[in-house]
Amino acid sequence: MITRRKLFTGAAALASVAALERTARAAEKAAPADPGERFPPGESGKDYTPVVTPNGVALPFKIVDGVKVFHLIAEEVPNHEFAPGLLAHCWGYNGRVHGPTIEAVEGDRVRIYVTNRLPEPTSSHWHGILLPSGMDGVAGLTQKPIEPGETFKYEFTLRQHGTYMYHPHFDEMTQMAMGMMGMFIVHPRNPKRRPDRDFAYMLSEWKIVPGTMRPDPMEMTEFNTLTLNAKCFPGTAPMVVKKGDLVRIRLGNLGAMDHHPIHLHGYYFKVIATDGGEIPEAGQWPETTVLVAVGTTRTVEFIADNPGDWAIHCHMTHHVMNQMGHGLPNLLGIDKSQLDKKVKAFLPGYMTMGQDGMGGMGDMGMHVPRNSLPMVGAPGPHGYIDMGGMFTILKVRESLTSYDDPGWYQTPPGTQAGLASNADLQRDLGFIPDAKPTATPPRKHEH
Ligand SMILES: [Cu+2]
Repeated sequence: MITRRKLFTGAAALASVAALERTARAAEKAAPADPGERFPPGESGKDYTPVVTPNGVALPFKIVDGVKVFHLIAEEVPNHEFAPGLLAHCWGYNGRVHGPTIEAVEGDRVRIYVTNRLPEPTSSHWHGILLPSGMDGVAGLTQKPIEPGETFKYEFTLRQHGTYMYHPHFDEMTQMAMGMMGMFIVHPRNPKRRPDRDFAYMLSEWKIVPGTMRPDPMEMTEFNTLTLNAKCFPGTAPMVVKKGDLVRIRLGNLGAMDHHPIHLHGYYFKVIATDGGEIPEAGQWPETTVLVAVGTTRTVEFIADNPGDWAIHCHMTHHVMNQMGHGLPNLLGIDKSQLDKKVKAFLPGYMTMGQDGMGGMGDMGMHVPRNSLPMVGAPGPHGYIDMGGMFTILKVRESLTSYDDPGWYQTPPGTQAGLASNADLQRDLGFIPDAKPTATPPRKHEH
């Protein structure tokens, strides 16, 4: 924080760091709510490496008398595409779901206009940002709601840096279930280090009943569309990085009910910050999965020293499925051949599913209801990628001429899992295993 750093340099003669900390904290408490220590507007490229919002954009701004001026327009966004085959009429900002990423620099004075084109009032809350109470955006508590057709003005000086978010604080249940949210990134004024690649993701969840075109805001448990930046795999763009890049990934969660353990393959990372600020180095333990609870952000960093195509996804297995129904009977291990024969007599093409597991179901080209993608994944370099929802790919390459999608990774010789040869099996196991599928005998009716 700028105020604290200034105090540090000013009071360097003081004996202990602890005393300094105490002084700084006391001074911060006594300081006015908005100390307004303004700096000239931070410049992209010079003061910071711009954040990449995969499948998203940054919110443009202009500078008026040294103030960064942004404009958000809350409105319906028709036909938002979650992945090819799944569209919905959502609510968002500036024609996008979710809203564009707001990006600024510590010490910037920002003025944010919010125009309401929704059929009901709204407001804008700046999650995690330290600001005067009247700018906090809680309808009824700190401001009047923004009525349809009105434009409100928010203005404050950013006196911290980190990963924050914005969302309405009026009828949140509906407005956030419809997609109204975005990331708010504040870069440090004097960074200790700068990432080569800096990505931002908003995690959220939706209930879109197959065949319908509007998310259902009443849903509390059965979310069926789990998204990264409002896209589900295969609609999610990959993250492309060069070998050796310092990679930062910012994750925010404004879903309704679910926490998401986001897991990265091929690497470990360190959690360097939350929406409360930076974590001191001594507290940054290594992880491969970071739990991003509802209403929090987590920022992780690692050096991309391991080339390849690496999955990054929520580790909740039902969060990497698209529109999976959850009220189905468990058919694993059931012999359904007699049933299929009977049903096929009056429903040609009928097939009971799930008795041998559900892998590959998305690849069967089944007839599905209009506007739905149950179980759909995508073709990969080695077959079908049986994933959906909160899943994307980190693509790390030895050399790149641009950060456009470089295609699939070519595995170097000797580094590819594949079918074992009989010679290998004989040499190492001493025999060739019987690989016939084992099946438990069909269950008998118990009553
Ligand atoms: Cu999840």
